[in-house]
Amino acid sequence: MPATRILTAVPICDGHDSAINTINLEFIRHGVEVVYLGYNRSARDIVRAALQEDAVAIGISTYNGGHVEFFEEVLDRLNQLRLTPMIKIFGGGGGTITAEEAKIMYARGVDRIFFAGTPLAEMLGYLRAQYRDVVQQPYERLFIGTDQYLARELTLGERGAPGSPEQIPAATKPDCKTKVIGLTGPGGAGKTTLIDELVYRFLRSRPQNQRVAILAHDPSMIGSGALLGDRATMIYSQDDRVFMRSLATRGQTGGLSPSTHRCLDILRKSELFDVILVETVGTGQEAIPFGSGALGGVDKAVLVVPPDYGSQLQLQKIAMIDSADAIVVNKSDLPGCKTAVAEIEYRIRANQKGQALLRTQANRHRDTGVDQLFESFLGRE
Ligand code: B12
Repeated sequence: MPATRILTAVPICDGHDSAINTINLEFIRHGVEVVYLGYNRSARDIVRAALQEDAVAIGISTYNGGHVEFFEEVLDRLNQLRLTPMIKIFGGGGGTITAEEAKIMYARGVDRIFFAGTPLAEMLGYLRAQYRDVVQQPYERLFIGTDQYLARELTLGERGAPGSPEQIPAATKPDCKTKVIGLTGPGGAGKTTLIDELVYRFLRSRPQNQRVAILAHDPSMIGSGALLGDRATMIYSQDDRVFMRSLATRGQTGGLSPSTHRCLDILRKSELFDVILVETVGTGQEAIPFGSGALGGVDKAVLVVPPDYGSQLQLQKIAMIDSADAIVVNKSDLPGCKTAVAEIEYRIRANQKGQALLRTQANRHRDTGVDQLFESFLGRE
């Protein structure tokens, strides 16, 4: 049974996210993959994300008023993109949505509004009954070249469905112009923010007809749910030149998902992207997620570490230090950065592989270290 994927969000000018955080957790605990877009999100951003993530339903949690109009705008946008009735819409907002308003919303196409006092089990039961068995078929060839078509191909690829490309290492083909950069490192190193800043530089410096794709991983066990939350942090993923897809690891250790290579292959073959950025889950000392070089499906592999990786002895154990093309010490404003850079420099010197060593502070704009990383790997077309 394929995992049910939904997308949840809180509308624009609304910061009430505690309800949706609780509901997300309940869904995840019961096997649902939840792509969480965060709060203060426009109807456009929500629909765009649901399309790219190929979610079967959108769950909206709203408290600050304007819900009748907001849900209507989401529905209008889904209609315009011919995504109704495939993508369903449901939600709640405690006592701020009245029964009369809910009736109007139902008449316009909203599936279900949950009022204050509804037990979590009832919402879960509804989701399972309504959305779990939705069968997502390939789109007609008419849609080829659209993000919608690509999103469905990725869904089928993730399921390993007949007709989708075999699981093959997506080694760089000589004629393939798409550059694939893999970023890995321990949880909390700042990979997501760093990727967001790289995407910003891509959008600013590359020609308008060039696009970038992001394949972002989050952890999950076999058969369990997952919180796919990288979209909430990646601000520039809302740009139309960016295609982002979140993948759960579905029990695979080492940073990637069992279908990463297949999905990467689909993204490459779509010929829609000049650059693909792959973000692993937070990895441990033993992980070498991209194998070595092109064999692992990426052109360049970047290891991102925070300055506080522990002692020099801990550093010796990080396997990826030997295979990365670049090592980035992020959060360079933290104490210990100078020592970390010196220790890593010493460590990689013996490798004699010409590995780059950079220090970045991705949580500020215009960081020169991020500029350098971008120029090194993505600066030239
Ligand atoms: C907690 C809370 C806050 C917290 C928010 C913390 C956070 N990070 O979320 C804080 C204190 C920060 C806050 C701030 C504000 N709040 Co406030 N807040 C609330 C409060 C007390 C509870 C909302 C809540 O989380 N409920 C818990 C959820 C789990 O239960 P529920 O609401 O009953 O929802 C049920 C279902 O609807 C369903 N559900 C909900 N969402 C979804 C989504 C999906 C997909 C599904 C399936 C189901 C579902 O789940 C629940 C199951 O029983 C409500 C009052 C109230 N009692 O509802 C006011 C309330 C929502 N806040 C209000 C206001 C005005 C504000 C502020 C503007 C106040 C101010 N002047 O600063 C700010 C705005 C903040 C912002 N940036 O948007 C008003 C809104 C009034 C309106 N719309 O007309 C309310 C109604 C209080 C009031 N009576 O005046 N708030």
